[in-house]
Amino acid sequence: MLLKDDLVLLHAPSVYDFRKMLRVPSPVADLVPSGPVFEMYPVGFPFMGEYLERHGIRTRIVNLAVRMLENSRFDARRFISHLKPEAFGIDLHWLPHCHGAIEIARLCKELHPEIPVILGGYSATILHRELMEEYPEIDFIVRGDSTEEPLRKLMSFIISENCEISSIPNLVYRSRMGTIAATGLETAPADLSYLGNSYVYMLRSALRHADIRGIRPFKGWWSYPITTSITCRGCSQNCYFCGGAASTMKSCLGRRKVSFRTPDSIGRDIRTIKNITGAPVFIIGDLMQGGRDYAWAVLEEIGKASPRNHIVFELFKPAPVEFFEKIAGNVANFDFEISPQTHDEEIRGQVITPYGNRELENNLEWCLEAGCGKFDVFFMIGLSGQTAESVMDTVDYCDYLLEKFGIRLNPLIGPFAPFVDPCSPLQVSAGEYGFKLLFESVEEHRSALTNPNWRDWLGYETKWLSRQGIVDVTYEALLELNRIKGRHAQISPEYMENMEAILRENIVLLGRADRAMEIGDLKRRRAEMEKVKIEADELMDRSLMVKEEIEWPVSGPRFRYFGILRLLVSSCINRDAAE
Ligand code: B12
Ligand code: SF4
Repeated sequence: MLLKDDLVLLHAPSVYDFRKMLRVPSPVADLVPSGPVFEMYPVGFPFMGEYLERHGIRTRIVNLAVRMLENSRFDARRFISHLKPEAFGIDLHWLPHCHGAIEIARLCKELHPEIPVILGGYSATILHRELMEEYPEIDFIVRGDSTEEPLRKLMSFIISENCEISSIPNLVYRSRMGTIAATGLETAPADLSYLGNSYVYMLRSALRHADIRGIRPFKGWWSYPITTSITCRGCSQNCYFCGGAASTMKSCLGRRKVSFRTPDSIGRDIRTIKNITGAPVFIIGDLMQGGRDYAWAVLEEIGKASPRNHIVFELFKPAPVEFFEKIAGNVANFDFEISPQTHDEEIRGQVITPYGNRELENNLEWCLEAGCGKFDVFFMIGLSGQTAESVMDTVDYCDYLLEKFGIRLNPLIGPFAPFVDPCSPLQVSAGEYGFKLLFESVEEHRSALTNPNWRDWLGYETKWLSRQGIVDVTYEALLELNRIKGRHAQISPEYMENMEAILRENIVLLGRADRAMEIGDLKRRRAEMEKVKIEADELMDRSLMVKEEIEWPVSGPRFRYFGILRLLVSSCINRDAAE
């Protein structure tokens, strides 16, 4: 018989239940591995799970979003009704989950009124007061970006009431009088060495619950099991749109300084991952943030692990030539990404740490010469000062980059969507940047997400582009970039034609959804929306299949079953020895 779980961590889809609604496909998640229901759970989940288990609290992760996406008959209500943990944990990390996360909290409360519901993540942290005031189904919010220890304390309080609730840091709760109380946001450790091996935890958890489906990070992960290794918590940069920027972390998330994981623990991640899979590993966080010595030490540790997997690095700003040489000396297969956001240096200077196109291009050249497999360059639509013409000039710049560097250079473009991150510099000073924010309350954000057309999800417009303007120029840019990539033979003619057809159908369906919504007669409106929904769902399935442009090659087998078995056995031996 399975032992009862103490904590079940649930990841909700962005909107619950998206399967019953008309939602025309959108490009809001085109540049991340998940789809528009944002089915990926926070990387923090396995870290929390590992830490709690190490302290005797049995923790299970269930990705409800993936289960709902891949099986139209998966019944979340029924599934939750069978769970009987001591507490439910739900992430409201990304604000676009405000609909789904709260609905799932409601469902947990309705089915199990006696089981506490805990929320956490960046958005829950920032919006804690409003959430506790407006949504009685939430019992606790654990604030901050490093909740492992506060959550452990809360769980032992829930299980055995062995401490005063007011002694648990980072906590928001209801007092006996029903008022909302918050303890200090004081846990944001500089030393991250308490974080354990989250991959081994995931393997063991999947085995224990006989549930490998529930822990998958996104739909399609079986065929492309990309993993990550996180290098830090916090960020040194202040990109104006980012809800994880240095100023946001300081003012709203309790983190005054970036904390780095040790080179050794990143090396351990790589050694573990290479035993599990041949798929790429994305290194989260620019290594140069920690300075040259840190970056070099991490690269040497990765070198010692000698993975054949593609290791993907990100740059927050251009790096010196030695950085690429050092990588080439340590990593057999490496790839890169950078986000200059626009070709226009003046606009860029407002949005991110300023640098010129010449510095950017020098980096591209050095890196590709050093042997980089693919260099993704990301551009964004919806920035201050950006007109439709400026967006199309960025697309021309992509053409120029492809001409100059060849097809290992992979330009990508997408809209800034759906919301302005809470507590980001942009949200704090929207007017100064020429932005008008359209939603204030959580409820307004929730309601926006239930619209069929992604234009109506957008939480802003700018002095230069209306919401419809952003949608129109996004498709124009995507169509043109697709043709440019086809012309440079970066994508095959079939892929290009398929993508063009998908984008064109998408535009037509958005128009049809708008017209359906305008039909006065309710019965006719519903019937028309139902028709559009059938086509929209079919298009969504086809669109989710084309993520090739943001993928890196898998070196060797997708899963190394022998390696997985070995890891499981050695983790059991180590645990028994520790016990
Ligand atoms: C890496 C990253 C990604 C990775 C995914 C990583 C992942 N699976 O978590 C990728 C590139 C895929 C990604 C995608 C997106 N991201 Co992102 N991402 C980041 C980034 C750069 C780092 C995140 C990080 O370091 N986390 C630290 C890890 C260790 O902790 P954690 O996962 O946050 O979990 C801890 C706490 O948050 C908390 N916690 C989380 N959940 C819960 C639940 C409970 C119950 C409790 C108690 C605690 C808790 O405890 C955890 C452990 O201590 C941040 C920016 C930043 N500087 O933070 C943006 C950021 C988080 N992303 C953001 C956004 C908007 C997105 C997208 C919506 C963008 C888009 N439109 O596509 C998507 C959503 C994808 C999805 N869910 O499917 C915003 C969120 C703003 C907001 N408040 O809504 C941020 C802040 C900045 C940004 N704009 O990029 N992202
Ligand atoms: S978008 Fe900018 S501020 Fe945010 S995590 Fe990335 S580099 Fe840091």
